[in-house]
Amino acid sequence: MKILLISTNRNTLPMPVMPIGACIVAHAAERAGHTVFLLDLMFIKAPLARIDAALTRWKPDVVGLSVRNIDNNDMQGTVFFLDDLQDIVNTIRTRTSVPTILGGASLGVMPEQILRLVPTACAVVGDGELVFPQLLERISRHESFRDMPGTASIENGVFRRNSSAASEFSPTCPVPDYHRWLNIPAYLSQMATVPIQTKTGCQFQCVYCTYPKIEGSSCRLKEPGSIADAVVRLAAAGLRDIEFVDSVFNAPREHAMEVCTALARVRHDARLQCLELNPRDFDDGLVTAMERAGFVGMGITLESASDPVLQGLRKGFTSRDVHQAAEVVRRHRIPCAWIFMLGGPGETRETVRETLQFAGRHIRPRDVAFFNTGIRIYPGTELESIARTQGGLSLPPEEMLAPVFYVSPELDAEWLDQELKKAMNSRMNFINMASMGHSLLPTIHRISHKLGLRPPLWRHTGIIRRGLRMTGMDV
Ligand code: B12
Repeated sequence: MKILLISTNRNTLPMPVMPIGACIVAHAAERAGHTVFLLDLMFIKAPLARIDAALTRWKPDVVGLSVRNIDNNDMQGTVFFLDDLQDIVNTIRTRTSVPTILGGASLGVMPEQILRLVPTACAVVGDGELVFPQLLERISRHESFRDMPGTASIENGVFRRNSSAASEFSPTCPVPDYHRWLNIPAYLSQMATVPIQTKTGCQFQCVYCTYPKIEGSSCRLKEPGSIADAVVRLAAAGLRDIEFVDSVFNAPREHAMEVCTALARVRHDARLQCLELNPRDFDDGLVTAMERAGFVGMGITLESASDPVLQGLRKGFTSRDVHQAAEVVRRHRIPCAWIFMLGGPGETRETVRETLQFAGRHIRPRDVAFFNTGIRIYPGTELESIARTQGGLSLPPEEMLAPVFYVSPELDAEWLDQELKKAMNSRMNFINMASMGHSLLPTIHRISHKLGLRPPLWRHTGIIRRGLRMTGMDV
């Protein structure tokens, strides 16, 4: 069959991200014998016209839509992305009535709500590389596919979700042929990193998080040797700035160590990074292994440095782990981004001050501290129940597609914002969501790339903020 696969993400902030999932699924469909055309909308000026043209010229038997983002998770400057999805599906429907299959991280988060927005489509919930070819097989045989494991759909107004098949899992790390599917120069010119996964799944139980819903709550590990091979191949193809997009890179720690050891054994000129490290299984041995493996940047996701909040978020680590992680970082050279989320359950003025104080005292000035304020509430998470119990949420789950946010009732959002701004005014290495969503960021990325800088750009946060402030900007 002829498959038109559309990657719908057009969000270039904080930088464009290469649609790894769409590429993996495209490759899987092709291996199953289909002819695949991947249309990546990221840099396309008139996406609907382009889709229309592709449908006319290509006449696909099936259209697949990869849908990554629902919104930008930003309480102050909220952007909702799914209006575009409705326009895309309407455009497809005016041209063709072939099956339209949705997939991507957003479907793991809120399958029912998204399908109600575009009820003529069917969805694959979770990994697509096995289910999508099976679905195509059924479609090619004109068999019904509404009962297929791993899919969901709306029938006569009723949402139906078929639990996932005990999916076979390939331990080999996939290496999408990015050059073939994507406009790589456009991505690289905006400081995009090349995504790769060492595992899927997340065993943590953070109250707000959707990762277990998207990837499952047990870790399925890729074989370290195959990860090293993937890095070698990507780097040889000129894709040197590689980012591990695991839910948490160092969980389980032994696997992260094995991956680093395998990477240190092979010759590669890749520059590796990962933004999601847990401070609990973080020690000198791990960082040394990461340095030897070729890491040039890492991020530690703390959310808070205060125990009542860490407990409220069920992070599974304590402020002691947080302080120890800071000591470890100080003994090494890899640039580090520290990621915080203020306003969670248990947050008070005092706990906010404790976290800001930690960041001010223990984060090296050349590293960066990123602060998000307010937490996106997703249906089905423990945070949803907490918000309802505390009286801060009355919307039914079906109305939570447009984002709703949690802020601890013991705190007012305005005070939080002001406190953070004060801290940012005295520390040039502190940034917030507004910095990540700044409209100048794509231009800054392009200029930085032309100047020969390489990701991660956050290493230069202090210089960039100072420069912009000298021109009178309040950043
Ligand atoms: C790593 C990551 C990042 C990195 C990306 C680095 C990089 N170089 O790629 C960074 C930090 C930059 C980032 C940024 C953002 N992210 Co992010 N990110 C992730 C994370 C942890 C992993 C994504 C990933 O690559 N997975 C691996 C690939 C292989 O999986 P996949 O794409 O889902 O594809 C599989 C399936 O979905 C399916 N599939 C995919 N497409 C299709 C298509 C069809 C037809 C089918 C059948 C199946 C299918 O099959 C694929 C293979 O199994 C997810 C959470 C998660 N665990 O998924 C959040 C996540 C995707 N991010 C999210 C968000 C919100 C953002 C930001 C908007 C945050 C912000 N304000 O800055 C930005 C947006 C960036 C952009 N330009 O779009 C949300 C999106 C949902 C939502 N709430 O809107 C997620 C789900 C986290 C969350 N909050 O729940 N992110």
